[in-house]
Amino acid sequence: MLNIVLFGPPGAGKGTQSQRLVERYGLIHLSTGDLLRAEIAAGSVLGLEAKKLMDQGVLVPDSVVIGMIESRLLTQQDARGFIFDGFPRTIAQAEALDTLLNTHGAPVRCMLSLVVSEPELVARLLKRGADSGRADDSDESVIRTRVQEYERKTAPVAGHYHKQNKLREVNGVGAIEEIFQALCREVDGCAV
Ligand code: B4P
Repeated sequence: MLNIVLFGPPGAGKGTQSQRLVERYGLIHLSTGDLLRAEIAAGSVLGLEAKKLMDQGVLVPDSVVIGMIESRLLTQQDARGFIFDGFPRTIAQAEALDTLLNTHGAPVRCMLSLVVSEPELVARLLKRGADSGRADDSDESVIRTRVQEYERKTAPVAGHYHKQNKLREVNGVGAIEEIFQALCREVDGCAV
């Protein structure tokens, strides 16, 4: 199994690049952001609670996202591998993912970290907000809260995988295709 974590701050290009990586390597895409937005669209209790937090730009509780990932892993045990997009976002989530994957004998192979400066992130998200109307992309103060949440709670997750010698940093600024090729080189390097 090829299990990859795609990592980076909000707007770094995780969703954009995940779609391409899924096609190239035949992996299943697990985006906690997408799963949460599906719960919101379905009007579930979980979705309503998550929406309040997401609209403020703060993370939803670990137990919620870990439970969502666990149930997806259980229902797709014959997968060739997974690309985890936007998960893990805290050390507790990373430890839970390691435990879940070790149970299946297929730990994370590598973490691909997209590196993008804050001004570029804010500009990208404001543009997406204007195009899509997504609530958490439309207000600059909410975007800055998301970046602060990332720096405080999520950035340390890179250290967790660095200690396991699995962290691979890739420049996330430039043409989408060039960034994709750089990511593929890293995947091919860690897949052998
Ligand atoms: P996500 O849906 O994961 O939101 P994101 O980080 O903004 O998405 P992403 O990074 O994939 O966007 P992309 O760069 O592709 O999470 C939303 C919220 O859900 C969080 O704030 C949190 O509240 C909650 N949540 C999710 N997972 C959680 C977890 N595990 N624990 C707790 N809470 C969780 O795209 C951004 C824009 O940049 C796009 O418009 C794209 O076109 C553009 N872009 C991409 N690459 C580009 C490039 N190279 N050049 C120019 N523009 C580019």
